[in-house]
Amino acid sequence: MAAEVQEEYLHKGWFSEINEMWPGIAVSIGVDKKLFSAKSRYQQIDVYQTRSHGKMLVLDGIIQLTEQDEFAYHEMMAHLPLMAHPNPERVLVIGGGDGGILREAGRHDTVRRMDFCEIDEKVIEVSRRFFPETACGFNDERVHIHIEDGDTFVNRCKSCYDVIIVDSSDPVGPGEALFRRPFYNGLKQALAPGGIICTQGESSFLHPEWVRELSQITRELFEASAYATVIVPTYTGGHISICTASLGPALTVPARPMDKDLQARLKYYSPEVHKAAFALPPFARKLVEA
Ligand code: SPM
Repeated sequence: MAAEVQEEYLHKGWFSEINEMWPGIAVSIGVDKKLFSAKSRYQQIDVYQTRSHGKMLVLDGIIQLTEQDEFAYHEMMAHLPLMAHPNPERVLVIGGGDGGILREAGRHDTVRRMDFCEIDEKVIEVSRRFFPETACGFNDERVHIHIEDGDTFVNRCKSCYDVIIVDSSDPVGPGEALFRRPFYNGLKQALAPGGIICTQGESSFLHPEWVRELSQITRELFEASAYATVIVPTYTGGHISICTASLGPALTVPARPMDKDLQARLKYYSPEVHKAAFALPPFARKLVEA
């Protein structure tokens, strides 16, 4: 049903993200044309030329990024954990075949190696072709690509990484295992002492059950955990949460000063925004403390 409605809107020049995960609410974006459409082994991959937001990547009918606002999500997912760590050298990125997290993580001079694990090679190929300004993250010589399921990859690593970032899609389809306790156990054992994880944490408005679940898991497994929020106008609800946890000190403030040249290149993250992002309204605070 949702797919049919999506097609109907598309014919009228609108893409609508209609999905049973958020019943009764949908983001609609005016589109000029579909630039690419194919089914990979794992999911449906579509690229649209929008009227107002540049090109847009959609997986299984769900918006992953638009050229106009991807910076907000990628900057916060990368710089929150990297700035909360005093000296991040070894980074693992799981998911996010568009390369946006790698682009941002690579801006840190402390980083010596970035392992990148993505299950769907086709997403990388499509992103390199249609989103070169995001996929430029793959051109960094510190990046080592592993085409593999993140859950399996992480279980082979013991005390390897200072920072692990999980840029998953929503918890349906190939991304679902990345929202489960066994995966978080794997993340914990893959961290070096003092290490930090940062995962796509869904929305307190749309998915209170997932926010509660991830908060409970991270609170039980890690020394410190905290939930942040980032504004992303083209995600349903206009925002998404970021779940962070650490084997070391609190994550809610930067652990080191921001390099001036790096700050000058960023459009969303700053040390002030870092602190503010962890301030939650009471209803969301209740969820993460439940
Ligand atoms: N590198 C960008 C990949 C984006 N990963 C997160 C996508 C989440 C999209 N759905 C958000 C809807 C709000 N629940």
